[in-house]
Amino acid sequence: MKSIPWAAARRALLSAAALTSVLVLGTGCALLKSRVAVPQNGCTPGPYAVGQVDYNFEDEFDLVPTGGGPAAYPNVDVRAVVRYPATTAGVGQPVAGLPIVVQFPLVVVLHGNHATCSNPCSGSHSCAPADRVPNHRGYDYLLDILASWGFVAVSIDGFDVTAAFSPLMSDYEGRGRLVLRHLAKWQAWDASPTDPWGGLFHRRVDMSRVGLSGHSRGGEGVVAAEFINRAEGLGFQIKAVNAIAPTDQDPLHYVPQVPYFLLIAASDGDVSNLQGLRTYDRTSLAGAATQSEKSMLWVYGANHNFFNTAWTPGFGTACALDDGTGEGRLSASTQRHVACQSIVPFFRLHLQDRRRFRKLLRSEVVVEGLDGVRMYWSYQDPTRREVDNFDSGDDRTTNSLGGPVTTSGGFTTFDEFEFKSSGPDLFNASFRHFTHGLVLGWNSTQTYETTLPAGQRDVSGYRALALRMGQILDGGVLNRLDTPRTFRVALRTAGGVVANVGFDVTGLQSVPFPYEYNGGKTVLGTIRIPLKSFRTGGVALPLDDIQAVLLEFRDSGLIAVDDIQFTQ
Ligand SMILES: [Ca+2]
Ligand SMILES: [Ca+2]
Ligand SMILES: [Ca+2]
Repeated sequence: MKSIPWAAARRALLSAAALTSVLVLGTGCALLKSRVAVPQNGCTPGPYAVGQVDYNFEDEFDLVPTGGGPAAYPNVDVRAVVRYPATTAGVGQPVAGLPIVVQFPLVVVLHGNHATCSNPCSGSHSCAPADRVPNHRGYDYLLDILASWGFVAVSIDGFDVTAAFSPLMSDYEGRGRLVLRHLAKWQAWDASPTDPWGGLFHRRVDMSRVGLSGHSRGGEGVVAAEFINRAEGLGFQIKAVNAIAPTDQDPLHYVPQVPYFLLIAASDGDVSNLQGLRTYDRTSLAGAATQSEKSMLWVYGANHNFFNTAWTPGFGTACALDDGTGEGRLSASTQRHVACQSIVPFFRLHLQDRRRFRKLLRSEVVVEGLDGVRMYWSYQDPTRREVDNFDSGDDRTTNSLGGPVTTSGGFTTFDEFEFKSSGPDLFNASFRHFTHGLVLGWNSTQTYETTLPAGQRDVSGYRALALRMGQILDGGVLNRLDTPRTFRVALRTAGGVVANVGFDVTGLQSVPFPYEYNGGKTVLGTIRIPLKSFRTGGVALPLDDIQAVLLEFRDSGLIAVDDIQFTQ
């Protein structure tokens, strides 16, 4: 039985409505407003009491390279803390839901690299258990909320693969295989009453809905787990993967083929080169056989460590430190709020079918309780028509549909570049993405136009026009700091009818300004414009014969553009 009584959860989740608005220019500068019910507070405890247990199988297995040979990581412990929906709060309480049999989705969390021993702080693997740094306990805040909303939430202690670098197996493969070992435990405990608590979880875990979340090296590790599971046909039903400030170092460059959410921190002083950005760019590319939703939240002032309380000073754990760098820093509690406000909705969307949370990922609602935190979403739907992803060659005059690209002729920059951190054809050193895109610079009113060829012009089956954009850090020459400006996006029909939608760049759906600290980073965010917003003379623009997408700029600016799409 897989049905879950979410009605109570839904009732508890309803909260204040938010107001979103976009400034519509065009004829008469009307202001369009739409009220949106806001179900976005993922940090509010849900309807379930939270039970807790731990498990610890010391030295249970060796991580051996494919094909055999000596252990890459010997005597690996299978140890975790578990929070789950319970009849009553406390240790070992019955799982909630009886007498109606309910199975709860499983979310497994894996921490990243850190000191393993606290006295002194080191990466030793020989200290007494009492001196081990409780790296896996740093996500209790997240497990508690997840459990209260009906998830069995598990945080793995990766002690034996932490600060242990084997020449025989990559750190990330080791972490991925450790995650899979835990999933095998849960598969068995659900299937038969063999768990250490007398069958507490027998038939109570929905192993058809598994989510993974990993932080730092754990973020690359959980993506590796999803990859290995698929590549080796292990059969675990991993349905959603989240990475928090992840590394991206394994030469295999794992790419998830399930919904992926990347949470990435602008003030990260540990993975300060933001290499994890590349994982978003590589996922669900045009032409990939499997297309999944992907989303990303780029958060100013967030550091690497505050997502884990065991790594945060003030929680009584040794070896904690604030790695953050740059201005506008978030407090540790605000940063955890960002995490639960985004990660919990992500798993509720994909493991509990709570589709309203998609509005959050699409930046159609503001995040509750985080006023003043500057953060930008990226989102890509599997269903789309890619007008231009700029990924086929380096020709600025043609888009991905084969249509011509033209401009008004006066852009100071109009060219395609690699948005990477190194290699040929970079615009400047502020990019950390892994894709090819467009740079436009201007100091007078200019228009960029990309054309849909005949046969591609019926977009009436789509709901939105999406673009990824980022303002480029240039020392204030074209992009002056903290200077709001507007640009307009227009559609033109084959019959010549034009409708514009303009955006205030300080608004909800806005273009990220680069985080000028921590080395200065240009990061793209997604702008999604509902197609029904394109109106002319009070009438919605007909969408069955759209000939061109136009970007219209005034004053001055320097902007990176990628992924112009008609989409769901
Ligand atoms: Ca061990
Ligand atoms: Ca091109
Ligand atoms: Ca691209």
